[in-house]
Amino acid sequence: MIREINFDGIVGPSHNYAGLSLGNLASARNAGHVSQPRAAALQGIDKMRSNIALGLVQGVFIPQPRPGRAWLAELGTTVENAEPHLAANAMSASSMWAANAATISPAPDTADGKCHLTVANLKTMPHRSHEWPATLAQLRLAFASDAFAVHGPVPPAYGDEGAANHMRLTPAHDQPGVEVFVYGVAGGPFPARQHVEASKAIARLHRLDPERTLFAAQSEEAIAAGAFHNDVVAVANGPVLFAHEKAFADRDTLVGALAAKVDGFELVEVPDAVVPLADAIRSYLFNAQLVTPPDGAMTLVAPTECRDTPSVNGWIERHLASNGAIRRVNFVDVRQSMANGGGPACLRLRVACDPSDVDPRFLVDDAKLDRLAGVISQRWPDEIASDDIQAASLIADVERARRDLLETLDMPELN
Ligand code: SUG
Repeated sequence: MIREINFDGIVGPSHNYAGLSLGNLASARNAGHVSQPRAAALQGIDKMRSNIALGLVQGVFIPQPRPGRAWLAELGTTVENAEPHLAANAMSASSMWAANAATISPAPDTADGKCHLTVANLKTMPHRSHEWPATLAQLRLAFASDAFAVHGPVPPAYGDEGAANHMRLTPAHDQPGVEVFVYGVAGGPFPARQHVEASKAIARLHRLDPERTLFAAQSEEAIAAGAFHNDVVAVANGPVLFAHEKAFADRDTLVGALAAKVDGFELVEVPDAVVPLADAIRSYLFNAQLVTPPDGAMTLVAPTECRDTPSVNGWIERHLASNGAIRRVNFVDVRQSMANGGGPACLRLRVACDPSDVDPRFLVDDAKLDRLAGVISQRWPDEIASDDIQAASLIADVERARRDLLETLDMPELN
């Protein structure tokens, strides 16, 4: 049976605040702050636990080898000798944001009846551009069954940032969906990270029905306000699109096409006059996980920052009282990730498939999360200050922490 599985990136032991992502306001605001990798990873584990308690199927992705020694070698250097900015790019734990790992087209949408996955090239940001080889290795392991087709990255001429710029609307997971690819053209002072040619290539490679595939541009205003990915201002679940009024360049055309193509389509739109773009981006209201648990009550798994932002909290309370599409809101504390611009939705990759087709080592229950929390508590650094990023002792700790995690999960292939 097809179910939606949320694969969360486990926050890696090198999690730090290096201010690497131009256009990501939280990353810039927190540049140089001391990070707390252990607390960050445990916050992620707690989010997974609360989603399991809702009755959702939960998976994990493993932190990448850091420092990225292979990437530094391609640049003719080593972590010991690299200039500080290169070392920071090699030490980033950014693969935690699994929404950027790949784009997924579930089997009911594709001509060959396979679930297609294309690893994202993430070429716009140096620290993210070297994620894809390790991500691809992991996808090939987790989704090795014939039920899947795993693709390499689209050529780097065209930036692709994965599922963060992709939405699927469908009356039910096992029915054909309408896939929406959202791309950027311009972003004021900031780069547009998703190129339309990458989106179109993925739609072709995934053998999608052109009648059920839409392409929509992000609004320049949204990117310039800090929506470096579409999932900062919009999220879809089932037949529902939850979006800020200013998310798209041509909102009317997109909404009209969805209304025509998706049975039971429902738009939950938040006007700028009620929640200004700046509040939406600071609180990450739309970077929530919008999910349908087995009890059928559509649930928004939102960061605690939403509760602390008066305009956003007010909107949530009124929506719940009005019996709107969203029936429940669960607040989760992922502050360590939020401080680098990654909310609950950034931390997960959704794959709708039969869970029995996935390598079971990538699926987790409470008992396995207990074991993961044990390794994290024992091995993840308590704090990382930006000056320490090249310290030999930190590097040894980070590499050992990952080795112990792989041993706990019995994944020697990823060593
Ligand atoms: O790519 N932050 C990530 C956040 C990714 C959020 N993902 C989604 N919206 N789906 C990024 O900008 C900051 C790293 C630093 O500055 O140290 C960073 O990479």
